[in-house]
Amino acid sequence: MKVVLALGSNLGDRFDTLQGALDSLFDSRELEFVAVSPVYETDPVGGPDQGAYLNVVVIARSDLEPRMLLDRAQSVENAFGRVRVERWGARTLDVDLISVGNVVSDDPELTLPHPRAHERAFVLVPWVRADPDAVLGGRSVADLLSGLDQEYVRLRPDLTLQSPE
Ligand code: A4P
Ligand code: MG
Repeated sequence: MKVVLALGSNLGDRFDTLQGALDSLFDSRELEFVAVSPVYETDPVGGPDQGAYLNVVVIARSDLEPRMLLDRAQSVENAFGRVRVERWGARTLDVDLISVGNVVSDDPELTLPHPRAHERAFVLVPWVRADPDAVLGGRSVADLLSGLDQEYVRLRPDLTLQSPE
């Protein structure tokens, strides 16, 4: 099945975190790397006052059950996702499962496709760069994007992730 993951970081060395997360996502044979998008710098959407994110989308192939994919995503988050900043352990890495084949699930523990992806240019802009034919919920991602503000999603041509080995 085709698996789409969205990675975001807004704390610490954001680029290093994304590269480390990408490498460790593919350090077993259970996920096969297909593509990674360019890196985008994006203003934060929602939540408290916080710094800008770097966001990328990763395309993979896997036969793992969706729950196992979420486990992998969360273990990568845990490995890279927290640094101690003042009193709070702030999140440096967020790994979301955007879609897994055609699986549809409204389980709050794992909702597929991701319930907010369709309205998030910080997901859809990189996704369509990684996969120009991407489809979400029966609509092309390019089409979904045409109705969204994309100005806050800025390409960082100076930052390019290495494909995992
Ligand atoms: N969960 C359910 N479905 C999924 C899914 N498809 N993928 C559950 C991943 N997780 C899923 O997630 C909370 C719970 O969601 C998990 O336990 C899982 O079982 P979390 O990652 O622990 O919490 P969170 O990410 O802080 O909360 P939330 O509401 O998921 O936030 P989002 O939606 O991930 O948004 N702005 C910019 N520019 N760029 C960003 O990357 N990211 C966020 C986080 C907000 N604003 C942003 C960005
Ligand atoms: Mg999340």
